[in-house]
Amino acid sequence: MVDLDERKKVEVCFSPYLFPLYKEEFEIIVVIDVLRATSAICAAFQNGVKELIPVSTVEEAQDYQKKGFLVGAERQGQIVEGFDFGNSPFSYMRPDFKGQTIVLSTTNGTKSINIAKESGRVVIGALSNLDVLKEWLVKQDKNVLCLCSGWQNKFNLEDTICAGAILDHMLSTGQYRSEEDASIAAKYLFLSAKDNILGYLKASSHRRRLKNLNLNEDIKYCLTPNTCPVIPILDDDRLISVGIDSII
Ligand code: 3SL
Repeated sequence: MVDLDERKKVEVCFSPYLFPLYKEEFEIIVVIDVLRATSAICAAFQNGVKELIPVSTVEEAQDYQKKGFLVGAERQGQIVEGFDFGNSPFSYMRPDFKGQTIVLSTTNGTKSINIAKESGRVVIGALSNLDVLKEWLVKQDKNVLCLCSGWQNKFNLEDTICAGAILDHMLSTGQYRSEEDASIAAKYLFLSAKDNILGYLKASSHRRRLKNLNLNEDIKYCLTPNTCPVIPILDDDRLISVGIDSII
């Protein structure tokens, strides 16, 4: 039996705004933005993209564009003028993206990645890579924080449910402990949503926002678990995918 105090921690932070309250304590930070940034990133790697550089601002994205990179940018759910693609997972399923380096800037997700990177190893979490990510995290045996990107620093349901799923699994191994009420709340949200995540989120704010933009297919894709068995990890300024063979 592992001694209580020796177990590693897993906690949930509801929004980037709250991140300064947690950041000193965690070696791995799972950045989650289910609708849609981290789902799009997983889709990119699943479809053979070599690297993805997440940038916080549209200005940085434009700088990369001037240097000839393939660059996507999204704000308020829409493709930013002057860019060819944004944040839809389907944008990354193009054969010509295979083996390429892509640059991406989004409203919340890529900002969260850049906030988290100063404090620990950043790994990308979504419902689409849930099972492989959970297994990989357990194997690391490190203190893990699930950082929900939310919407403009506010709490959202879909990221919290995904964080709750990760936390629930890690706690079930007996190797990890959790102390914060936010983590307990995330776990219980996941437990009440898990049998029908799409239905549970029907009235959620971001689902409504994307529905109003006719992005129903994106919503369905992003809320379907385990379509992308990839683990994107930040290496310096870019995300790369850890080989699937080294995961399980
Ligand atoms: O905030 C983000 O990073 C995006 O995922 C938002 S949206 O889904 O493209 O609206």
